Amino acid sequence: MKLRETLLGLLVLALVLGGVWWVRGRSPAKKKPAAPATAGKAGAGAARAATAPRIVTATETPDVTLADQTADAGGVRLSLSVATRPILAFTKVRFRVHADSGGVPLDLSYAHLIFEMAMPMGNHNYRLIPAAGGWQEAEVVLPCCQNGNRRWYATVEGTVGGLRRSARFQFDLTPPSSPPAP
Ligand SMILES: [Cu+2]
Repeated sequence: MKLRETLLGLLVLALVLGGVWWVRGRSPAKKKPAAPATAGKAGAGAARAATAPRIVTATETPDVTLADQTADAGGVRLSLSVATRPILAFTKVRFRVHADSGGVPLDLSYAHLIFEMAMPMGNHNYRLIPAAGGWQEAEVVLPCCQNGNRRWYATVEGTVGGLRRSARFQFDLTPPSSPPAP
């Protein structure tokens, strides 16, 4: 067992070193010269646009424990709605997602809802299906964390106009036997 681990370690090391050598070999010898100081705002903006991230992600983490929320993903407003509260563990809960820009509904393609905790809790990836009023929904059943942690994260993912958008929400999951909140 010890020998196997050592061999495996050496193999991993060899792969890493090989990867570094390969990347170095491919990199251009000379670094690109820095942008001239005379470049104005327009030039900087163009450079930023050229290297724009392919995934536009909202920066805040709105909490849907008590109320539905929206998040801004690069000008696209993603809404997350929960049909029943409190959000119960081991119970079918309907989550709905909607995309719009300034109140104008947008077509959110390849829409998914991914549920995670800080610790690994298995795969909870739901494909959203079209629902009434331009919403998309999923019937979700989440397990309760054994260590008492209730905080879950729900990431809405989809494509609007060919660009991937995502927004992360959070909420507290209520264990099934928990007394109702005051
Ligand atoms: Cu857990």
